[in-house]
Amino acid sequence: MYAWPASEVPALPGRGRDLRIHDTATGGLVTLDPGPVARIYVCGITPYDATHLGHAATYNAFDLVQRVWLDTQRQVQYVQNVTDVDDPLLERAERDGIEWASLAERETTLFREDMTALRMLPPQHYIGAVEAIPGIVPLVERLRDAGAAYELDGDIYFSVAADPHFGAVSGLDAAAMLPLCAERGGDPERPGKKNPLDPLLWRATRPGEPSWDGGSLGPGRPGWHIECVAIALDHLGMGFDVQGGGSDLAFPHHEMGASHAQTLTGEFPFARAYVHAGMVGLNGEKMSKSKGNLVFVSQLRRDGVDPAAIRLALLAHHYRSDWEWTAGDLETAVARLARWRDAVSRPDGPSATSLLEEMRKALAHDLDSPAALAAVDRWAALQQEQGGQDEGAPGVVSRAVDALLGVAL
Ligand code: 5CA
Ligand code: ZN
Repeated sequence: MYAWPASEVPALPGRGRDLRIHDTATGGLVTLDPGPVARIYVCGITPYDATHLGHAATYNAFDLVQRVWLDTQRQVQYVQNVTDVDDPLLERAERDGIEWASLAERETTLFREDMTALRMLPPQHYIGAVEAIPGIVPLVERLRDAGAAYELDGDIYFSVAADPHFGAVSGLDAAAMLPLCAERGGDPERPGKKNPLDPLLWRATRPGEPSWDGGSLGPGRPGWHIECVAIALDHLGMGFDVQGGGSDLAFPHHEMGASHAQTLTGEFPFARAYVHAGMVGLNGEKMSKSKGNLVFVSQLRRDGVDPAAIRLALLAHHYRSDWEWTAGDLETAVARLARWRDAVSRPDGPSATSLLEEMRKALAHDLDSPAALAAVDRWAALQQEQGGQDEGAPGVVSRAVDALLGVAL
């Protein structure tokens, strides 16, 4: 499906540094070594209650990954999905008395508008689960025919025992996995499964639920993890550079996806790094659709907040930290945006050379955006207090803030 329009990424003098980033699978920082075309898959929204600030913070993190890569003169192949059919979407549509497909379409449209306003780079391939179904069915058939999947009352489950690397993404043991499965879309309590952790690959038609032709699987709809695997394998192949999402996706979603793909191809790993953003909270709890404690990007925009200020508020937190949204975040960001705009509005100023280097260094070190912001703050303060003779320096700063942070001054 159509993604959203790309904003220009200005070219900067010199070249950025290679990205070191935290990989959940190894539990430490890794230096990524992508080829000339870096490949990234970021899990997309389930389209209802979008785009809240938790979503926006997570997509901001993976936008920074791409901006660092682009600054190293690489190209980026970016793929994102939309989970436009799944249990929670169907439940919400039912609750609100609206057709599930209209709900998905409306919320995906809103998400596109929010992403555009926030200057997030669009994926080259933006793929809905529904449109991926013809590619999902043969993968499930292959898993079943290889003995890595089994039938239970018409539904098809993946056998986690089929992947010798199962557990390698999250590093969790079965005791820690079980409650997370129950909480995050799994059904460990269902009787008859070989392993309570085994996830659904294909769900046979139920009355009142949408369903699609599943070939030898019979009519039904896909499970969650296989959706992302089918899309990633189709557009990126095995061994792509980064699989991204919020930390609530590390297990089971990214664990199961890696196991599906590794079992299908016999290759390891699915992704070279698994990168997870922290959770944004509100009023003491994770911002989540189920709790309803949400602040929406579109509501802030409706209230007249400049999207650049929203973005600066997100950037003020390290992507891996869990943090709480407060009104103070926005006030700080609005003031910072005004200071920066004022500082770059003059034709000359203090040299931008060391600032550019500091920004590149900060971002290349596990996307340390708070450090990058602090560096720009120092330059802006110097401009404010003393000014400078370097002709064109404010232009360089403005382009660096745009190219590396996605903020247009
Ligand atoms: N459609 C699936 C992924 S295939 C999904 O998880 N959709 S979602 O709409 O629930 O979340 C979209 C992304 O936002 C995920 O990466 C998720 O981890 C992230 N996310 C959700 N809530 C928060 C939050 N409170 N803070 C930070 N990130 C969040
Ligand atoms: Zn996903």
